[in-house]
Amino acid sequence: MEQKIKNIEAEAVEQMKAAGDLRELDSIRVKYLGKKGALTEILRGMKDVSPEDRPVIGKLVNEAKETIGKALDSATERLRKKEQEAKLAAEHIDITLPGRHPALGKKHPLTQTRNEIISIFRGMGFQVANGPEIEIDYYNFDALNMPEHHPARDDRDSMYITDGVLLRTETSAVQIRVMEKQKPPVRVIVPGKVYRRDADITHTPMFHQVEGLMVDKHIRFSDLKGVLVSFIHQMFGKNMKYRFSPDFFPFTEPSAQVCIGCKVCNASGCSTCSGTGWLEILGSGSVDPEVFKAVNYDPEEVTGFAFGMGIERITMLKYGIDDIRLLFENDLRFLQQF
Ligand code: 2U9
Repeated sequence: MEQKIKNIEAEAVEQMKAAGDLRELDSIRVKYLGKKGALTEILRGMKDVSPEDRPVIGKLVNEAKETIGKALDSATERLRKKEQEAKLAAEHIDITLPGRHPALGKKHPLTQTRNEIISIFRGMGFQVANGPEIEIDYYNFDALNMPEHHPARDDRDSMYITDGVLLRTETSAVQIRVMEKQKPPVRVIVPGKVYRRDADITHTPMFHQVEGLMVDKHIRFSDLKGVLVSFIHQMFGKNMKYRFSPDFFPFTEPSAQVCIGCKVCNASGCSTCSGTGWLEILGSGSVDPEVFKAVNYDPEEVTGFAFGMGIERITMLKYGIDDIRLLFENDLRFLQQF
């Protein structure tokens, strides 16, 4: 019996020293010190030991328990340390590594162009006005000198919601609303979405415009020219060539189309500019007296000019984009170039 206890003790101590982790150590503890463990078994068998041997065996079992307990404590400490070290090594952070930069977003090219246009006209004293995208016939057409059977109304390819209510085909209705509320002088630009039934590589059913309007006493065609030439120089560079040529719009008279030199062929004529060397960037003109009458301005007292441009078109010309749909597909490989 004494030898058996000594063997158990030696075996337990040896196994605890060899244990590789805390889990293994715990199962060794159960094996020797647990309720059904080897030492407990011996204590349970004490009833079969002769009364005179009992104290001796009891003492030996207690000593073995103590020795095994000490071995358990030191093995526990050794394995805890080992686990801690492994954990620290695994979670080691190299604080000298440079941080990871989150990908930076940027403004859509159309937003960039719009902001640039707004900032140029703000610099010339224009205020920004906004208005509804769903309009009534009156503001979208009638007040702009396009009464019911005017042929220009057919050109517009409008999208009607109900009778007399449509998605605006130009932002001009906003200028009408501004003039209804405000006496001259007026100096506004109106950026915004407009809608026309149209779709090809240079047209989408929704596109963006910036329109402008200036009204005061003694506004002349040369004021229009001065403002727009300043815009061209700021937007496309001081050396950009430009050309004003006659055009027609129902809401302006006289009207002028404004072109800049084609930078693809250096104004010598190519497919982009249809061989002309010129690219149209905007339309403009002196506000038609009929428009002033609609908002109760006296055409004998005030004059003004107006202009309109497509933000998509300006963006495409500025960056040499040949398909308008690229601006709406949100392909990051395209957008990241701006
Ligand atoms: C009022 C009076 C007149 C705005 C104008 C144009 C000429 C013009 C087009 C450019 C390309 C529209 O985006 S586009 O298709 N616009 O050519 N727009 S004059 O004239 C106005 C506006 C408001 C009260």
